[in-house]
Amino acid sequence: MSKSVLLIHGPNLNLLGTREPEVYGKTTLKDIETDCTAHAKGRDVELAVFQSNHEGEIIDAIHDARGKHDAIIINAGAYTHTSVAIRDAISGVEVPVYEVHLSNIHAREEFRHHSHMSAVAKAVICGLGPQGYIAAIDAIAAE
Ligand code: CA2
Repeated sequence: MSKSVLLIHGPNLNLLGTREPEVYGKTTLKDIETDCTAHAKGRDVELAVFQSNHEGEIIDAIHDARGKHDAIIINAGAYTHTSVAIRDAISGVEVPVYEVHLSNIHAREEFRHHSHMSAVAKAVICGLGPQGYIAAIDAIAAE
């Protein structure tokens, strides 16, 4: 049976490919979404994509995933390091969450080393660039 996955992108990720290419590469968010959607289709996974710069909207999207999606892939951007509320939302829904970061957050500034959500995520992938989302899709498809 096909699986349904919600891919959530957090704040500023809509700017991908337009600034800081040395950190985040030249791939745009649209490119990532197109590639992930095509890859997911090949794995019998239906992908819904959502981006928001607002913490509350991300929390609402996590709540709405309950009973609707089999898994969530999330790059919460800077909220990763600040948001107890997003962590609580993840804890509150019985949907497995795959945390993805484009960069290796552990090789960057100290304030990026801690993630509030890693302890409640099913898996954490970081440092693989856009390939990290593909790895998460493959892992979910193989579950
Ligand atoms: O490496 C990641 O994927 C991050 O989640 C990206 C966040 C950052 O705050 C995390 O520490 C690590 C930032 C996303 C902002 O992306 C931009 C892209 C282009 C220009 C400006 C920001």
